[in-house]
Amino acid sequence: MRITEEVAAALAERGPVVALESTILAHGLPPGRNRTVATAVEDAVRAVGAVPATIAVLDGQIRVGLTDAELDRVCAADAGLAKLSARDLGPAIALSHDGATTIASTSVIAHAAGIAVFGTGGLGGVHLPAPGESVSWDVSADLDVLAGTPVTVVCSGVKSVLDIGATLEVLETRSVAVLGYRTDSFPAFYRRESPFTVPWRVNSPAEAAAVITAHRSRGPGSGVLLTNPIPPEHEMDRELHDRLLAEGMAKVASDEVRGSDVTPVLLEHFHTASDGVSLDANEALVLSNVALAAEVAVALTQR
Ligand code: PSU
Ligand code: MN
Repeated sequence: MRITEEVAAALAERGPVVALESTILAHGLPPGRNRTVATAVEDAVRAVGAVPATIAVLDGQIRVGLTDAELDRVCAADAGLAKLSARDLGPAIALSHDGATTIASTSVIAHAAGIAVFGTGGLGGVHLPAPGESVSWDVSADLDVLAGTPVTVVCSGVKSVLDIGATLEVLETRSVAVLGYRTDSFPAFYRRESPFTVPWRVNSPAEAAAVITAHRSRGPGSGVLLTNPIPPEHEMDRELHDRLLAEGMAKVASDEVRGSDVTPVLLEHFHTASDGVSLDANEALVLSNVALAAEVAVALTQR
């Protein structure tokens, strides 16, 4: 694992550091836009006084904190980076591959590096069953990893392309603490609310930091999910949202998209069919989440 000097120095003095994932860049946003978002996200973390640590695997080496040239590589149109979940880290390292890390693999690496807080967009979850099926076995490893890794993931809940109710049930079974930031409703990514409530609400970074500290010392060894609704001015119109969702699901079914390709295909449909509305929404919520993650990281250092 290579940790940049800046990140290593911050960790050595127990300063605030925020982990950032690279799948959102390589597989969640189109080339060009991903590069501006990569910098905007790091700037948003710095603006709060924390150090950003974007994580990826390059040339078979885990890298915590990326140089500008490395961010260029992750975001390049022809990069062809693999999407690496936690189970893919061993093969990617041993076989010298390049890859972008998901929430699952980024959490594993962040924890190993000593980074407690991670800011991102949306968590993976339980997929909706395919037409004609009653259950889906496509359950993101993000959930399993959070169950066993004591990191805090700050995100805007899960997309409504997933089965939100089933995702919340799995999080409960696997003892992941779920918090709503100034909300009682579990956020649905492009929409501020879902039909589901969060078990706990916190109203400030200090309150979140207090919960995280208590969870780490007396909890079951699992992670914390701090959910932050999309800023109100960027919330997607309900009709547009519902139309994009229905179209995206139909496309996944008719093209027989499977496994780890499902989320990127749906995201791509949202982005192209909404004329960029979903891209702006996606960027806005990620920026808001990483800023909150940085505030929580700062609050944790003040405890
Ligand atoms: N949800 C989003 N944008 C994303 C992802 C999820 O709104 O970019 C990415 C994250 O990296 C997440 C991963 O960890 O997809 C989950 O993929 P899967 O469902 O294949 O586990
Ligand atoms: Mn999956």
